[in-house]
Amino acid sequence: MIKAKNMKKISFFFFILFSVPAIATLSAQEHSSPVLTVSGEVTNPLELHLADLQNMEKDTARLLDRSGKMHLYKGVPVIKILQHAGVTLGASLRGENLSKYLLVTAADGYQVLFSLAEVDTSFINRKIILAYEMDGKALPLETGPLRLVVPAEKLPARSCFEVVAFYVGWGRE
Ligand SMILES: Nc1nc2c(c(=O)[nH]1)N[C@H]1C(S)=C(S)[C@@H](COP(=O)(O)O)O[C@H]1N2
Ligand SMILES: [Mo]
Repeated sequence: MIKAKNMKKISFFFFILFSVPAIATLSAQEHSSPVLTVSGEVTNPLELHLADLQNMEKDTARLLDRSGKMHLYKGVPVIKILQHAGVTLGASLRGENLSKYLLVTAADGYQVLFSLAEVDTSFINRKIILAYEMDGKALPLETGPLRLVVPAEKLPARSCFEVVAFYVGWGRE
């Protein structure tokens, strides 16, 4: 028989064993810096953590690497992130809004540019995703945690690694 006194010790031990890592995980999430900021011509600027992106709508896209090898990526459709930020898309993407653009910035300073019409699925027929997984695993440290995957281009040059920011600009003077 386990004595009541020992029972208390045992339950305290299990309390510590399970609650400390849980609390540590929670605070790591709260205090960690966001992985993606979305700013510029948006009604709702965003600072997203990896978990926020993983909880959004998912899609997959295939992309050949420089050596001709095919990879399967999983992530969030870029259009969903822009919709969440309140960007003029769909029926609102007309007239003067057609000179708006998405500037994507990476941690190494690399930048790539798209007109909004190029990423809006009411204009184009391909799915551009912000990937957090390649071939079933988190992206490698050097290229992660986020990579833009732009299918249906002759080169993977706009498929920007280590994405940190989306900026929506407006081309008018
Ligand atoms: N952040 C970042 N992304 C980048 C680059 C870069 O220099 N920095 N190079 C681009 C170029 S020119 C190519 S060809 C592809 C290579 O992707 P791969 O390793 O899947 O072949 O990454 C693109 N993404
Ligand atoms: Mo390239």
